[in-house]
Amino acid sequence: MDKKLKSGMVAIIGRPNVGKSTLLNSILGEKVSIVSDVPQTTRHQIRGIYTDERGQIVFIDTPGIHAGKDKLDKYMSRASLGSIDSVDAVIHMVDASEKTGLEEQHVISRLNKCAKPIIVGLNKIDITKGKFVPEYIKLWEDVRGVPMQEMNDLVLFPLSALKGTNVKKLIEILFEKMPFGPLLYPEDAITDFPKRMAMADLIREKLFLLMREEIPHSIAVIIEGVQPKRGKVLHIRAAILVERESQKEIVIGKAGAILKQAGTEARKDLEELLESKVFLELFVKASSNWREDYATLEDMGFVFSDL
Ligand SMILES: Nc1nc2c(ncn2[C@@H]2O[C@H](COP(=O)(O)OP(=O)(O)OP(=O)(O)O)[C@@H](O)[C@H]2O)c(=O)[nH]1
Ligand SMILES: [Mg+2]
Repeated sequence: MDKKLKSGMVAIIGRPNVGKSTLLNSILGEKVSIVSDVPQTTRHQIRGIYTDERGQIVFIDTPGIHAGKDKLDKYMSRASLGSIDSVDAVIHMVDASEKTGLEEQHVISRLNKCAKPIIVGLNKIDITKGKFVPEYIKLWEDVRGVPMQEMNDLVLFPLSALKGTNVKKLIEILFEKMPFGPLLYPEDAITDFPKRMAMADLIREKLFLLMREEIPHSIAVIIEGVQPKRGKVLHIRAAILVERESQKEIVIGKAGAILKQAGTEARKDLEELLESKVFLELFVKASSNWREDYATLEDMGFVFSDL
């Protein structure tokens, strides 16, 4: 093996909707993490694996850090911040077209104690040319009491994850910070996200995109079964969970329009993911407190053993 290979792990953290998953997809040149303009789109930690002749970087895309109160919110914030301890560098993504908030203060005070290389990804510079960058600098200067130029462990990095601006340069900087070591995953691996969860997430993405702000937070998707159906067509049965009976009709839409369109769009993506023809059966169930129910959350792939 080439002794000069580098390999390591990088966590991408930050508040909801700043572009963490978009960045991961842009780095990999493939969609491994779902993206929407609704905050709290990502619910699981997803590893995306980047390999080239320099070595391998395993990126961990995390759920947005959010100060919500139910079990799912707490689980997600804890898991995201917890990922800092097991990585070689952290990308703190912020939306430089928006003002700073409590979430950034919270993340920065945690990062300040972690003694790891930190890259502040000043994202969405394509919109307002990073109008609020000085505010993000000030947050760090306030926490440390020294000017930014004296913070050697910190790189401020303007980005557009959506347009791909500076993404190559970001990978270059990260490789500089990675330790020497063998590849952690096979050379051609892209993600470790289990297929079943990826399938459920693709369906959830279509629903988010179609319904916008109507009720997405109270939606979950569970794959209840995958069976070959006559010949090579996979029959996928997926349940869409909502919290109240009254929300069922919003998901179904007028004359079934939303469910039908989500199904058609999800089927196309599923066929690509699974490299097979797919028959997708979607149905909607009301389950009053799935966000608090361990059994349901575990069915969805959340692991609660450390709680
Ligand atoms: N203009 C612009 N929009 C972006 C950029 N990066 C991401 N977006 C958009 O911002 C929205 C949120 O992107 P996501 O990648 O889902 O954000 P996230 O940080 O993963 O969000 P959560 O998973 O909810 O924590 C989507 O509509 C993206 O298209 C960017 O560089 N420029
Ligand atoms: Mg995300």
